Amino acid sequence: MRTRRTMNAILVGACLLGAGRTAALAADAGGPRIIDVTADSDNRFKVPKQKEPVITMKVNEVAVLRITARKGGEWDQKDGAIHTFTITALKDRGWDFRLKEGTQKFPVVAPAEPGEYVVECTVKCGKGHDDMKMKLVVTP
Ligand SMILES: [Cu+2]
Repeated sequence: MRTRRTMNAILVGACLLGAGRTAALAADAGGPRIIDVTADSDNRFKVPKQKEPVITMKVNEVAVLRITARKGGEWDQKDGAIHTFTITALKDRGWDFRLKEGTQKFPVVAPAEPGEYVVECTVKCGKGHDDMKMKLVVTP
């Protein structure tokens, strides 16, 4: 009898350990997806390992934008912004980030409406600024 109780205790303990480990793994693998973007010194947006600067999210997806900004030819923003990552159509939902030299993280929520959204830089960052655009594609 005593042995069985001990066995049960061991089994329960093992299960708890297993559950704990599963939870830890979920926390590692889960959490919001990180989306890398570079706002480069040639005044272009880039997405690592991609030819075209396009990022894709599911509607209402929560993610973290990790944007690395490098100084272009010009910048005279008093707040130190050298580029911005701006989606005019989603500005009122927070999609307007002022980028300083270096890497910053921005939590974002994809819009509820699928479609293509143009990302622009609104800091006159030098040659190429007018074409400094990329795309956010939101899929259903
Ligand atoms: Cu720019």
